[in-house]
Amino acid sequence: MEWCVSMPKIELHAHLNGSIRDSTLLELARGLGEKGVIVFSDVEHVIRKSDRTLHEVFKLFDLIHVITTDHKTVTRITKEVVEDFASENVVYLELRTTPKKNDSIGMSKRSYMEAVLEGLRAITAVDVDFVPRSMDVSSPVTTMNMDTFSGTARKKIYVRLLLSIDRRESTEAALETVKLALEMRDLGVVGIDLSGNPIVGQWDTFFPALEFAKEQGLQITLHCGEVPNKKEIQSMLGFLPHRIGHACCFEEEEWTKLKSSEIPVEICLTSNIRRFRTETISSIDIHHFVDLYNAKHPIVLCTDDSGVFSTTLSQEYRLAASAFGLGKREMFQLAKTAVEFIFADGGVKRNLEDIFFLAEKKLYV
Ligand code: 6MZ
Repeated sequence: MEWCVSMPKIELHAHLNGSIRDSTLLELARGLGEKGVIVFSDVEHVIRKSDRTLHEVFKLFDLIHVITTDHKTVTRITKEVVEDFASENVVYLELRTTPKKNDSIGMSKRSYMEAVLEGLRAITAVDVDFVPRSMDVSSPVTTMNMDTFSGTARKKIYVRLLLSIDRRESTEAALETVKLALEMRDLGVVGIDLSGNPIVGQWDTFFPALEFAKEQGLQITLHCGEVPNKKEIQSMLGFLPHRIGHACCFEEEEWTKLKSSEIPVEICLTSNIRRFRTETISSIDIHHFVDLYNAKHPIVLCTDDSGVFSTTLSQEYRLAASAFGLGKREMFQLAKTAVEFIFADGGVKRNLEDIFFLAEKKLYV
């Protein structure tokens, strides 16, 4: 585990409100309980529970949103989530979140995202690079970058943002999110995610907004095949997103299509196993990681919701190592390959390649 922590890692599938520390969530819930907004004793066991069905996961998100959705709290959780990833040597984080509107507290999707940016600016424990430099100028690899993984110098983390469209949203609301992403490109927003309860909503509702986003040059990742839905999976693969998340419920035809299109897959082992225990993936031994890994299909290990599923990215690597017999070299290679699938520009890619190059020497020499 220590080795997995020390290795530099890339996180490409992390939902902000799913990655909150339990301690923070409990503290915030207790505060709201004292104010009479919620009954703390009714929610405490919901927060503390670790084994949840799909239905329970989305009920928990509704609760989390009640607890976290004000500007100050959004700023706080953003800061903490990034600090937590940096502390386990995640050197590049693509953090996704659903911009939320709440007229009663004067929150617009834009002001929600400004609160997220405020959280990034508030971080002092580590160096955070979240605003893209000019396309041509790549920042030089400094000692800080090089020593990030060794724990001997101040850590540095690159953070880029994805705006999520929730499957409960209308076409207009989805378009509003895409327009916001376009406005915020200079502030580190690199793409769009489609997520939310997979049994809610229709592909046709989101398609116009996603197509517009793609035309405008935003990068797209879709939650795809979280539940069996052949028609939707086929439409999503036909759309050719830049990455997909999960891919749990594919059939032969969809695997063939996925492999020929070489769309990278964000794999979230703990999330898939916990949630699907009673559903499609009954144990880790039959997880599609094995088939995709053996086929050399582009994959990246991710946490999904480190708070909700009580995991870390290092823990996901350790799990892959123990379940699938990966050695250190294979794990390092897996982490390093993820650089190819990031949505940030080439300058960031080159810096990350240098970080992995130097880490490789340190970890093996
Ligand atoms: C689908 C998920 C998800 O956006 O409020 N989300 N959507 N499948 C998953 N796998 C378990 N995990 C999280 O973060 C929480 C939101 O992310 C999506 C859901 O829409 C959830 O409400 P934000 O920061």
